[in-house]
Amino acid sequence: MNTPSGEDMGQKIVSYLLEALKLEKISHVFMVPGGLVDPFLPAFGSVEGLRPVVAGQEGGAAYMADGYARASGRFGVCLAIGGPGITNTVTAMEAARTDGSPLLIISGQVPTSWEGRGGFQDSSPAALDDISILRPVSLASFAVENAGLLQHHLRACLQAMLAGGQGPAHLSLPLDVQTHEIEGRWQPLDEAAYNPAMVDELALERLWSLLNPSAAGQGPRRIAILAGAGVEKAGAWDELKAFAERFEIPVATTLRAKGVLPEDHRLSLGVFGYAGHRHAIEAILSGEVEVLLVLGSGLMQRDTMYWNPKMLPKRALVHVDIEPAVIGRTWPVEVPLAGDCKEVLRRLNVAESARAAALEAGSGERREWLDRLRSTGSNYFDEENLHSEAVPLHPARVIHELRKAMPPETVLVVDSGAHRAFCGHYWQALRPKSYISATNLGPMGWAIPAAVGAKAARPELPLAVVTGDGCMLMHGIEIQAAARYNLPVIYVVINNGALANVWLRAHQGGPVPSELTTLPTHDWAGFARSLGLQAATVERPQDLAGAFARARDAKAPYLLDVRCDKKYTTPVTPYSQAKKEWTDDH
Ligand SMILES: Cc1ncc(C[n+]2csc(CCOP(=O)(O)OP(=O)(O)O)c2C)c(N)n1
Ligand SMILES: [Mg+2]
Repeated sequence: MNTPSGEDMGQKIVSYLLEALKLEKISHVFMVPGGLVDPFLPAFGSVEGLRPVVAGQEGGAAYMADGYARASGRFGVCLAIGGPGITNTVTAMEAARTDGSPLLIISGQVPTSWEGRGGFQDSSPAALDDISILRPVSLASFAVENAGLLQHHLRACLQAMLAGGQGPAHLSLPLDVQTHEIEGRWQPLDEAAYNPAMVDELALERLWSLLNPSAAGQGPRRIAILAGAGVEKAGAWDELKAFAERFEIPVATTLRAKGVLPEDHRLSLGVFGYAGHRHAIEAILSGEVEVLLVLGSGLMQRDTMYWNPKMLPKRALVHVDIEPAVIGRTWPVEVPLAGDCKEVLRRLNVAESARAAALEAGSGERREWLDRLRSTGSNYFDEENLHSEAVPLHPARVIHELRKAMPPETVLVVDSGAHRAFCGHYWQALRPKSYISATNLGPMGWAIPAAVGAKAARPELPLAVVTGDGCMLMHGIEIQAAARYNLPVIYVVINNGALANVWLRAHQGGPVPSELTTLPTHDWAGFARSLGLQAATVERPQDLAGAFARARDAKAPYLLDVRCDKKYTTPVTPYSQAKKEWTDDH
């Protein structure tokens, strides 16, 4: 409840809103100014501890806010004008929706008395209608038509963003409403809204009877876990590790959840799906798994090797997710368990030995199974790529040298292109929440601004970005924010003079497709210097380690233009094979 008090009387709506964000423990707002949000500008001066970051373009500002949301575990905020500002954010909203990232866009609107009269930048319901534009890409899109609605609509947006699978929301404020006054003080959401601990008790009992039957019959032996972003969002990595270790259960992750169990852990199989690892793919598609425990994954196309029915276990598919709507969406599920991954794992972990006897009895067999999987060789498909001496460089060598140069806690932000597959496969994620990428929409250039937001959220962690020259052409300009706000982000541009991901397919079709997917070789180091970053160009494999060490030690925004060859095929062979096997009859 709000408690109006004398000192809060007459606060401008814009100040109230910024105060509310601060009370929700938000530290940064990513924005592009403009007439329709003018009243916010002085308000930033009066709210301490909430820092505005000015992006080059609203798409960049929204990507920054998305990166902030993923790294902080709270939500990200972007401020933009209606009309052209809002239309610039649509791709970012969809990236956040498809990846379940809580991103709040606040936009300014023309005064209500102008609506539909041909006003400049009118995007009210009588004109462009930005509420409707953002509705399909958000979980809530509301106009604050009068000051009295602000608290309600803001609360509804936050609840919608944080509930279930999470996602973006939009709040539009007409200029006349922005200057209205409001009483009272924002009452922050309960922490339970950020960390829900609910669990379907009956389904949990069913899971216990499956894993640990009380009858004399044996419980399942071959149990494997596929951990998705839900584990990361729930902050359940310690519980996952404890559960896997207690019962010797091998863990694969989706690409988005890469590292949620550190990839050097003895029970880690690595990534399953697109750009995935050999042990994960061989184990899960082996036909030997009796129970597959899917934790917090929507079982999307890239996380299932094209909804590959070979991953269906012999005995039971168990699907745990905070969002009931995704459970059973792809396949019928023997144990559908709606609940928070952290709470579910915590309950499983506290079970006494007597309760978990059958589960414990299978540990030895699972250990042998894992040893057998590992005995067939490296978890990489082509390990020799890590040591390639080729000039121009092999991207796998670049990723490998970057890994060696950076501390284990480094956060890697990855863009869209062939480099996404090289990073997914050859970068070893050694900490939970250390691999950030827009995996379900894959908009090129996303990582460049997203890294600014992630670094603003977690300044104490070293952070590097792997992006491509095509991605730089889309959102490269946002490296300016890293320089302007002195955020020590290391940008590694895999400069291969091509939209290589497309070129690898297209060039087989002849000179025209090849030419259309080739790029001029730009001087990205020169570009970065012109915007205030330190920069260097790297051409030879023996120079990589030194260049990465200098960038790491500079503790300043830095760009490395790394000259690579476009010709190297990406490590997605099993995925491409699965694609060929896909038929519409499934
Ligand atoms: C906004 C957007 N447009 C087009 C694509 C299709 N696409 C995917 S990867 C890619 C090429 C990426 O080129 P670059 O950044 O140079 O990375 P590389 O593949 O060379 O590593 C393209 C055009 C996309 N994913 N996103
Ligand atoms: Mg390229």
